[in-house]
Amino acid sequence: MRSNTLLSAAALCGLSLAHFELKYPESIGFSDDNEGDSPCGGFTPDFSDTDKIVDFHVGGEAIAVRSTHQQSNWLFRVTTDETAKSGWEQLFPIVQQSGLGDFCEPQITVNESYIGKKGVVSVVSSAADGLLYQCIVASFVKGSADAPSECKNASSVKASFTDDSALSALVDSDSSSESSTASASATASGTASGTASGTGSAASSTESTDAASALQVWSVTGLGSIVTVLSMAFLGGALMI
Ligand SMILES: *[C@@H]1O[C@H](CO)[C@@H](O)[C@H](O)[C@H]1NC(C)=O
Ligand SMILES: *[C@@H]1O[C@H](CO)[C@@H](O)[C@H](O)[C@H]1NC(C)=O
Ligand SMILES: [Cu+2]
Repeated sequence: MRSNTLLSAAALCGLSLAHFELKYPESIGFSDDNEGDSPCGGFTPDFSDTDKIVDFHVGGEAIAVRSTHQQSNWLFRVTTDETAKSGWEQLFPIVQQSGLGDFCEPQITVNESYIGKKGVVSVVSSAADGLLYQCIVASFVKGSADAPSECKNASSVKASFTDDSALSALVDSDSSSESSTASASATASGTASGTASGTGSAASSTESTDAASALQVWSVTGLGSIVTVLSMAFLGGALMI
């Protein structure tokens, strides 16, 4: 199984391209080779390096990524554990990106109880070659921030909420109320053109049920690359080379 995983990783990762890059906020470090290392892709959060600490607005901050996988499920999570080893809370429903390239959620919110604290915001990708990690060292501040120019969606990218047991296992189970609140308050749609200004409580959830049921293949199996590759081939169709 291991060698199969590596093979399909090589096949799907576009060779010299990164698995995924965190474009915004600034990551504490990126190493293509070590991106699979939990919890921060081979880097250690360093709160003594104040230049690396990012102000993260709890009322809404953009998280922008660039994926080189045909499909990736994204988990955004937070902890005040400065070692990034425990206490993870989910920040947003698990969202699935289909299509290569830029993807950005412009208004990720954090519980106001974090204001004045420091912690780690983490982005985890679940894709054909397993879980990949990037971390942000954050100082949580009041208010919301306008999304920067790095916050954009590639035109071919589609997104919808999904389930991913490998990602759900990376947050504390007692944060389920938090994540269901997030599901109810976030707006997603089956397409990248969907509205999602992250307006907290008022928005309605418009998950694409078609996408969701098609993706049962992915989420229920959770097995490994072979099944994943098959379901990707099925879903990606002509997009696959
Ligand atoms: C925010 O955090 C407080 C304190 O931990 C908790 O009581 C509250 O339920 C949280 N709010 C949400 C929306 O999760
Ligand atoms: C990108 O697509 C997602 C999912 O449809 C959406 O929530 C988000 O607002 C989009 N980002 C931008 C910058 O338009
Ligand atoms: Cu990869």
